[in-house]
Amino acid sequence: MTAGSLLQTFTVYLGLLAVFPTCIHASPLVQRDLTADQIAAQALTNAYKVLNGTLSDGMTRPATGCSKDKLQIRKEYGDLSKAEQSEYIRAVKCILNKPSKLDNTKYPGAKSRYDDFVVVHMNMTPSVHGTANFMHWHRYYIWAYETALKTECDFKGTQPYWNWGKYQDLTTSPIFNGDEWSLGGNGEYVKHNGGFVGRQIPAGPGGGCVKTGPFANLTIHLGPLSSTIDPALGVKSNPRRDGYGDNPRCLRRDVNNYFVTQFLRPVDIASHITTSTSILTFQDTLQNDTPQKAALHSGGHFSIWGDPGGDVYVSPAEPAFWLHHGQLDRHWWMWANYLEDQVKARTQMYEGGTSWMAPNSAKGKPTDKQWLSVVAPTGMEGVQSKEMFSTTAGPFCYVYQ
Ligand SMILES: *[C@@H]1O[C@H](CO)[C@@H](O)[C@H](O)[C@H]1NC(C)=O
Ligand SMILES: *[C@@H]1O[C@H](CO)[C@@H](O)[C@H](O)[C@H]1NC(C)=O
Ligand SMILES: [Cu+2]
Repeated sequence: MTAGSLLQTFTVYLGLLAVFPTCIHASPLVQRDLTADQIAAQALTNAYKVLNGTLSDGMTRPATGCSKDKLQIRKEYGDLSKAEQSEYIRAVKCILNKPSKLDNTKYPGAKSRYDDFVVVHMNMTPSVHGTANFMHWHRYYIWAYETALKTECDFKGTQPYWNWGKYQDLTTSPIFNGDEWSLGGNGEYVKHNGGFVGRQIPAGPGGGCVKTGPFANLTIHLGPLSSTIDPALGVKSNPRRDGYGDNPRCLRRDVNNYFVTQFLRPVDIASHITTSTSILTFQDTLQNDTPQKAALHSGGHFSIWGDPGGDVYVSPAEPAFWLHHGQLDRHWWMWANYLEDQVKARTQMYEGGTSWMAPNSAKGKPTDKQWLSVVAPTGMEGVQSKEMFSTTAGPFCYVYQ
């Protein structure tokens, strides 16, 4: 893949926006005046109704599968207690220190069990972005990571998320403030030029190596494959074209407020949910920037940016990736669940192609199997997309609080 791939990923369906304008149909079913917090609260109420059998999402079977007593609650990182934050960080450090299960000659850059997750994402990138399974595969992938933290590192909590709308100054948020309970601070400030990621972004207050907090001096080995940071910062190329070679370098970030102050506000989150009435519109506008607006998915990635955070293939090597994609999964869950009379239909909607580079690729089907290779939890490889429709059906049993 070329250096322009990231840009293509986040903008590949730009052309489709002309076909699916965000026209506002006056629908009595859609409540347009809700805040993001109200949407989340309604989604949670409806999810509990699904669990007690007073509402059906068409997938959840409380009597035999997920039930309220088994339910896991995923929370916003800043809402965790310090003890819960420490426990999460401990588990992430644990998986960063466990040995890889991959063949070292094929993947010399996979130095840890954590890196196994990065390799799987690099490998799957073209078939899980801009495609019908984008949200489904990432739901499965994050759950596999959470499961590995639990089964391989005895993690006692649940996967936290970053609510995009919560912090107007991301650099001082509990996620990036650099204290011992954060996911590490911003990169050190180094003079740089920002970059073009669908739009020209000014340089933020970082750009250098992360030197504070639990992930200070973390070494990244895989990639880059599609770096978007200023080339003047001199990130070394991978010794192999496929990016799987060993390329030790520091974790860089340029945590910035450019996106959170104009594209990731609570009002942007709420309006994206209330104006998308089909899953195709929802997932396209979630991923595709327009000249007016950065999309929520790309805006979240580029709020962290740096290397590997701004690389669509290698971004899971950035420890905050999982909080951003946790929120993406929550956003989809909110959209599917917040309107009681839409829960069943929206939970089961599935539309789109199977390859990001080919707008005319085969249509995705709910029975398509999804793959996680060496990071699939035991007995859970090749699960069908429809098993990922609901967070309380198939292999899952969680909601967002
Ligand atoms: C089911 O859950 C909803 C939402 O929490 C609650 O309002 C309702 O009373 C519950 N119904 C039953 C029968 O448990
Ligand atoms: C990170 O590395 C620098 C040297 O490059 C060192 O001075 C610093 O103490 C290290 N920080 C941590 C937290 O290990
Ligand atoms: Cu991804």
